[in-house]
Amino acid sequence: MEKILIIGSSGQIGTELVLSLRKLKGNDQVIAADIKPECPDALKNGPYVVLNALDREKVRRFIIDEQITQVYLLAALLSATAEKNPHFAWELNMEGLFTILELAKEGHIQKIFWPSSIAVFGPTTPRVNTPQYTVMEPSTVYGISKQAGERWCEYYFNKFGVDVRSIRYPGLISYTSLPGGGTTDYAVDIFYQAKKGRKFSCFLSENSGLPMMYMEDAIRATIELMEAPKEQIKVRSSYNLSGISFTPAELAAEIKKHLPQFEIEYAPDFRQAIADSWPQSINDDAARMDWGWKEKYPLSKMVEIMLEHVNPDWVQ
Ligand code: AKB
Repeated sequence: MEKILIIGSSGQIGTELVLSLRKLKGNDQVIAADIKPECPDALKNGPYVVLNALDREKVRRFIIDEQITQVYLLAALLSATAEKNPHFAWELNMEGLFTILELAKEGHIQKIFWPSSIAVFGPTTPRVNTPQYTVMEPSTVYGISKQAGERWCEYYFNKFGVDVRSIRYPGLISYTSLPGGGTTDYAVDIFYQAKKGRKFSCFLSENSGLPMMYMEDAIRATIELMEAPKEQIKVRSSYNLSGISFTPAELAAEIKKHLPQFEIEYAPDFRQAIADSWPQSINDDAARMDWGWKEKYPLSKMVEIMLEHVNPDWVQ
């Protein structure tokens, strides 16, 4: 019987992943875990436990005692926040991973999902249609931690047979919870301001193209990867995954089709340098070939859904 633990369940990916996995596996089989003392309303349909990913002993005890078979380890600091707190970002992004990899090596966990990011690429990487295997010299704290994490995942697979699977997520766009601390967050914030009827001040310049994806595609990809037979998983560092790539100007133009009075201005800040070091578009042939990945949501559909569903009262 599968018993799944999702650490970092209150974040942008966690919330939707818990709900989708509960639909698939049953509410009681999927335990949401987060450092937040209160279970978020959205996750009250199943078990919730307060866990700090850095509390190695408590995490170990819980996983062993509860006979957890799969762990999705989502707790992390994202790119913009990590630049402000480099040492803590390194500690959080790496320590939790070691705890889980070791538990799997000891035979307590059968399968791990660990998220990587397009941040593993850097300024020397080819920026258009970035290949699965290419130059990787990340220049951000977040990117360095994700790159190191990928190396450790592959190492634990090669040396100890740990079944760890990973995706290099692009910027993720969703309306069920707010993102926090990422460079791609503008592409979510914009919808709240547009719906409030306000002019949006974008922290990236108008032509900063970045790889993005609608959350439903990202969740489906994650579950498809985790459900695929072991022999099909040929990449044990992390898979490139592509959805839609656009610039702030292109996104604004698509929003204007629905809200013609919408206005945007550009005020690039420190996040511009982060965006400039990342790819503009991603080649995901390996994911397509190995486990049949295919995205469903183009830019037009994503914008339509976001404008319909975001709750403008959530932001100031
Ligand atoms: C961020 O902007 O930091 C994240 C990411 C691309 O990993 N959304």
